[in-house]
Amino acid sequence: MIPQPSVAHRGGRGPTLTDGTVVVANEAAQGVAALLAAELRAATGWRVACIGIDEPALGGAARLRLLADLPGGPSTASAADAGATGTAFRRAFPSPVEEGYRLRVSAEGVDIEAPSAAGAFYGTRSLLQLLPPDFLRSAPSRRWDRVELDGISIEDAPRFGWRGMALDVSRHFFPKDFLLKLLDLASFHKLNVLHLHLTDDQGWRVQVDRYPKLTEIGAWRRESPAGHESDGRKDGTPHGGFYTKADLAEIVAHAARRFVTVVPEIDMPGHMQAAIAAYPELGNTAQHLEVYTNWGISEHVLNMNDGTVRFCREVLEEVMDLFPGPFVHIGGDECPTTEWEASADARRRADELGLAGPRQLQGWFTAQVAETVTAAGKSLIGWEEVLGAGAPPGAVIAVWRAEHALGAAVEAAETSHRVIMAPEPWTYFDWAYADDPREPLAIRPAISTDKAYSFEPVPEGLRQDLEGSILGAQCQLWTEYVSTPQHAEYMYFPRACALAEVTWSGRRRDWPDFERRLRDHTARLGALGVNYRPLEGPTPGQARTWLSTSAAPPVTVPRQAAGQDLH
Ligand code: TNX
Repeated sequence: MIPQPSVAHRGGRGPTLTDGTVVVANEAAQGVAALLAAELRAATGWRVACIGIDEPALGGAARLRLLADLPGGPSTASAADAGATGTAFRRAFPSPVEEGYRLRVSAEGVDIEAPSAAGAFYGTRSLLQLLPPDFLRSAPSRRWDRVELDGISIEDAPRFGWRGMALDVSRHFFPKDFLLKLLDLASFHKLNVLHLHLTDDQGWRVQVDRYPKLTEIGAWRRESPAGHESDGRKDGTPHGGFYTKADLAEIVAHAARRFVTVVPEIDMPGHMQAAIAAYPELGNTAQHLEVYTNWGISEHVLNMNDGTVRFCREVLEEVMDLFPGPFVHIGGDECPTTEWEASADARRRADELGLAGPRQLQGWFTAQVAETVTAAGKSLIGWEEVLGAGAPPGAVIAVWRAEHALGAAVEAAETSHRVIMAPEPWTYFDWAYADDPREPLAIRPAISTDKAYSFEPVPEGLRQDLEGSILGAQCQLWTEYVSTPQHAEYMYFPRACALAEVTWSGRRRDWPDFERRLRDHTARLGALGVNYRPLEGPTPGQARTWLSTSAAPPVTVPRQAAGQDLH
């Protein structure tokens, strides 16, 4: 099973599942039961009814019983915990205790008990891993008469409350259907956060009613680098797309049903060239800018005028309306200050504010937008750079630069910020799996699945009393070099399986054991239709062809093959 449960004892016989299997659930577990029943029906073609605990089950078919929101025990403990820490989001966000479950498979049937519906859902995800991989399909792979389960008893709870996947939909746009699939895959692995990097220099991907040009202009770029950016070539091909509010409502609802919180990121005040291209008055120069066609960091950042702060606040208000979760990410990474230093307006603003210089403006700016986030009752997340400029109280810090990981985590925790660990050398799944020419083009080498599995979210040397500040960890897929869903799946899987175990299971790591379980697990990934990377390396269809990059020998394409002179 992946991720490994806290305690599991095999033994005895389990029930035999057949046509007519019944899912029995209390009120709080009804949604989870309906989802499980629908999955079982689709995979087997059986009739699988869903009933309440007081309703009589007819016939002698197997019974799967789901009970959520059980009073007492762990949920009471976490309520006390919420009072003690007194933070809005501890109450609003599932604590690891609440997400636990007990799963018993015996001759009497399957029993899942949990302090919350989320816990019951994770119990059902474990149950699916006890069934044949073909049970993960959306249509019967063959005629299923019966499936006999072995007995097992599991007690399980996650190590961390924050178990995330981040996807950059700015550098390349990914269609809504892919996000829905990714949510299924994340939640199947008991991950509970999808962080969407919705805006960047290279594209704005969220509809904002008050500023329509953000998507009319900001969502489209003329061309992109071809091959590796260091090759210095362009592809001449326009790219773009964006999510309407209706798309995002669908994504958020799909996520909620699977207990995933979608965290929107609007990166500011750097990484904003797409917005400046749409509304030039947001920029520092009179220069007309287009949506950035390079990768890397644009020098063009937001100006620090009142109108720009108002723009950011209004955008955040619309975005927060779309995402009901308790967090909003305002980026804050990699903001060059060259334009501010050269700008009379920015220097004047810094003077008025009594700042040492324009470099200090980011801290002031972050405090301005933090007011809007706090007024909406949400918690602000920023990349670790917001620390340097003085992060607003209560902000959650996402640590990404490995060389600073411990320092930033300690600094954040000591100043009572909570921390999400996302350090590059273990969690940047835009890096290749191996330094091997067969790997698809990637930003750089290399994070093997083994390396991703070795990640420890609590930085070595962190004082024990500060460990509670580490909310958890997430992997990131930046998409400068990833333009299709298939390629994204390849980059995530199986490394995301490793991240799932790192964030859900205990501190102990046993690579040979994990690798053995992963080999079995690839059958599940296959049934789920995931373009995962086999442990041995890319299949010929996945491997890099080298035909389209400058590093390969020049290839003469026959004129006919290029679609010319066919007659
Ligand atoms: C750094 S992580 C970035 C991203 C890039 C990524 C490429 C972070 C906060 N900024 O903008 O896409 O590296 O690996």
